[in-house]
Order: sequence, then structure tokens, then C-alpha cells
Amino acid sequence: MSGSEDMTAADYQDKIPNNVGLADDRRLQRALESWQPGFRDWWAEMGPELPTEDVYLRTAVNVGREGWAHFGHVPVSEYRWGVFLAEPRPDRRIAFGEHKGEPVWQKVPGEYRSALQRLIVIQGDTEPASVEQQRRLGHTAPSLYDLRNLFQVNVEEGRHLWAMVYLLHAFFGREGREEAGELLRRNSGSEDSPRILGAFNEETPDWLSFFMFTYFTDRDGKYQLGTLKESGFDPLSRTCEFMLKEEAHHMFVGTTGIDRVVARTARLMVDNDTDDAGPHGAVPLHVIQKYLNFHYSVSLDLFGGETSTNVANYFSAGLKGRWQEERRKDDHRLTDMGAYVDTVEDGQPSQVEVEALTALNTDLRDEYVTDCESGVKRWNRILEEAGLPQRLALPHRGFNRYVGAFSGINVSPAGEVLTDREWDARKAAWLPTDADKALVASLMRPVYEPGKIASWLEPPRNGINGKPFDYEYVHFL
Ligand code: BYC
Repeated sequence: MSGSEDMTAADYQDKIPNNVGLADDRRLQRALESWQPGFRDWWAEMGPELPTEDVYLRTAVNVGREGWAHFGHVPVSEYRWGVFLAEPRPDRRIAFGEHKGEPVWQKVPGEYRSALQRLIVIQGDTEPASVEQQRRLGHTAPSLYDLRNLFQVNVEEGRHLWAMVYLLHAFFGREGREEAGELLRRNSGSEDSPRILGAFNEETPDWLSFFMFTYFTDRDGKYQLGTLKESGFDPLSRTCEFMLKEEAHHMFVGTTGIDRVVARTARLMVDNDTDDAGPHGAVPLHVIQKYLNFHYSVSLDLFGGETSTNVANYFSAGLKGRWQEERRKDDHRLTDMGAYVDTVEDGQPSQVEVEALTALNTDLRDEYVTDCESGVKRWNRILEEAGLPQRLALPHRGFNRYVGAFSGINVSPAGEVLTDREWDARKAAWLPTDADKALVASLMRPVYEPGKIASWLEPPRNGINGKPFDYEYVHFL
């Protein structure tokens, strides 16, 4: 099945499709095969709830140009989750930190074992968490096209879990195997064993949340994977490089999903000459803004504190680089450099200069914020082209934050510092209220007829893989 340009042989006939030579490593093969039934049980219990016969899905069968995007109708429970790493780069060298210039590692260096394991576990924990958060959405899909995209995102998050579990099993011995088991035991929102990072314990109860999640939270994934792709631990780097290819579709689902919601709202505002598209079957613009405020702020928390010794150590050790490390024009060691980070001084947002090494969470968050601004620009263009004066905006970085410098103060979207009382009195104007959520929920009626779409969003410009919008992307039992 693999394209002729694929350098790495993929074994797709194996119980676990892979391009890592599993058949030649019986111990690893057995370990992964013994993890597989637990994964299948988890998928059956915590994966997509809506029963379907089959779904038009993209499956990775290898990493080459032809191999990684194979399309066809498959029963979701029979999806073939495989282990795929990007092609090795011959003579790849560590690009940053104390080991800059040394050959990359094919095995885990003893002194970095626990730090690497921690990074892989945190990354791995987010993947099944998002599947859990989205498991009920199929019941209210606005079209077959959207339903198909949901399942695509879900199966790929499942594959990303496999990617991290492969690393844990292959390189971290018994502890790695135990951690791989824990990834299936923790659950999103669980009281006793929640997922590790905050945003992954929030609910994704409706499709507006799903689009916001795939825009803002998956985008954190893009940036974190981008830094792990730089890792001196080559198997992690190659794993993340391949995951990023799949991640692009998740970004697309979020970006175009919000485009389509904004476009529909704008159209109904214009057609009905009103500021409130709610009574006309769309999401009111101010509710879109509140959802945006929420998802952006919880996603900013995912980058950790403004300063972090963890991140300084990861960088110096060569484990986690910066976004586009190799394109940066500096010494890639950062030992004598400074950087400005957000802080709170006398109760007010301010900036302080710190050692650049400890500021790397901020460095990555800055890249992320710039990327998010481009989304807001494109949604505002839709409003502008509709002839509307209203605009969406990213809230201030200090708004609704629970991690880092701003966690101790209340900040309005405009950046004003508020007392607890003022915050309590005004937050309903900025974050989704129960009434907003109920309104959005009331719009979430499933539309499963090919070519039809719910009232609250526009159809996509194009279908998937050249198929039309009215293609039967999903068959029901
Ligand atoms: N919630 O020193 P700090 C994705 C903890 S998303 C709860 O600033 P550090 C995806 C932190 O662990 C990408 N706890 O932390 C998207 C630390 O704990 P300890 C996922 C938090 O290490 C959608 C303490 O607070 N990948 O792929 O510099 C769908 C002090 O913080 C949170 C990664 O994140 C939080 N939000 O930075 C599917 C990459 N934030 O040490 C998938 C791997 C911080 O005191 N992770 N804490 O026990 C990392 O690189 C880093 O661990 C973090 C945190 C950036 C997350």
C-alpha cells in the first residue's frame, strides 16, 4: 500500500500497522499487543457514542506522500490505529541547548529519563482526553460532513495516543508501561483521576465549543508538538513531526468551523436587520465572543507559568526546543540572554525582564497568540464583508487565567483589573452563562441527511478529498 517514495517500510498487515519494524522486536510487539485490548475497551466505553455503520475516514498507512492519507469508508471501531514516525533525517544533530551540535539520541539518555517521560505522559494524556470530551457530539452533528470531521479528529487523537504509548513502551521500560496504562485510566472531568491539564477536564458539550476547542486548544497542541519536534530525542521528534501533519486537519476544522458560524450569524443579522441573530436560528455574535473568550483563556493556561525552571531545563537538556528553533537567529543556547514576560506589580499587569531560558513558556505563548490573532482577523473580515460594524476580539491575556502571573487577579477582556466583587458582577457579560449555553444547546439538532445542514452555520466551501458536500460521508446502521 505504501507509495514508492516511502523510504521506511510500513507493515500494514500487522496487528498494529507500523513503520517502526515491530515484527522484528517481539518484546515490544507483545507489550503493545497487550496494551491494545485495553485501548479498544477504552474506545468502546469513552470514544464516540453515536452508532454508525461506517465513516469516510483518512487512515495513515505510511508516512510518505501517498501513504499517510488513505481515504475510504470504514467502521469506526475497526479503524486501524498504527504507529508511524516521520522519515529519519540522516546525520540530524541537536539544534539547541547544552548538547547543540551533537548527534541526536536514538535512546533515552539516563539523566533525562524522567523529564522526557513526563513530557511524553503530559502530551499523551491530552489525546484521549479530547476524545472523551467530544464523545457525545455525534448526537447533534449539524451535517454529515461535520460528523465525519468529528470522527476523523477523534480517530487521529486515538492514533496520537498510540504514538505516545509506543514511545513509553519502547524506551521507558516498566515505568513506561505503567504510565501507558494510566493514560487509559485517567478520564476527562473525573473527580478521582482527572486528566493532567486544566482545559482537558472542561466539557465540550456543543459544536460551537467543538469548533472553538479545535481552533484554540488543538492549536496549543500544534505549538507544543512543534517544540517536541525539535527534541534531541529523535524518536520523539519523528513521532511529533508526523503527528503535526494530521494536526493540520484539526486546525482546519476549527478555523473553517468558526468561519461558517460567523458567516451564518452575519448573514442573518443583515437579512433581518438586527443585532441579535438568536431568534433567527443562529448563534448571537456576543455569544460567539463569549465562547471565544473562554476557549482562548483556558488554552493560554496550557502553556504553563510565564517563567518556568522546568522549561529552562528541558531546553538546556535538548529535550524541548522553541517553535521553529532552527530558523531562529541566535546562539540557540540562550545562556546570556534576557526576555520580557508578563507579571503583576502592585496589583497591575506589567512586564519584567528575566533570563531568556526561564521565559520559554512565554516565548511559545507569544507565538500562539500571534497565530490566534490571525483567526480573529479572518472572522472580522467576514463581518466586514457582510457590511457589519461589529468585530470579534481576543481578550486581554490576563482575562480568566488560572495558571501563571495573572492567576491571582481579575482582569476584564479590555485589561482592566477588577475586585472580586466587580468580577462576579460583570463576568456574565464575558463568559458563557447557563442561558447562553442553553441557547446554543437549543440550536444543536442533528442533521444527518446528505447535503442538508443545521440553521446556525453555513455549509463548507468544499467537501473532503474532492467529494461534494452532499456526499454520504457517514452510513448509519
Ligand atoms: N493545568 O513550571 P510550570 C494537545 C503545572 S495540547 C494543570 O509553568 P511547565 C492537544 C505544571 O505541570 C498540548 N497544571 O509548568 C490539543 C507544573 O507542575 P509541577 C499538550 C498545569 O512544566 C487538543 C506546575 O503547574 N502537550 O496536544 O513549564 C486535542 C508549574 O507550572 C497547567 C504539552 O503540553 C495546566 N494548564 O509547563 C488533543 C507538551 N500548566 O511540576 C491534543 C508537554 C502547568 O509543579 N508539556 N501546570 O508538578 C509541557 O511542555 C509542560 O508540562 C507544560 C507546563 C507546557 C504543560
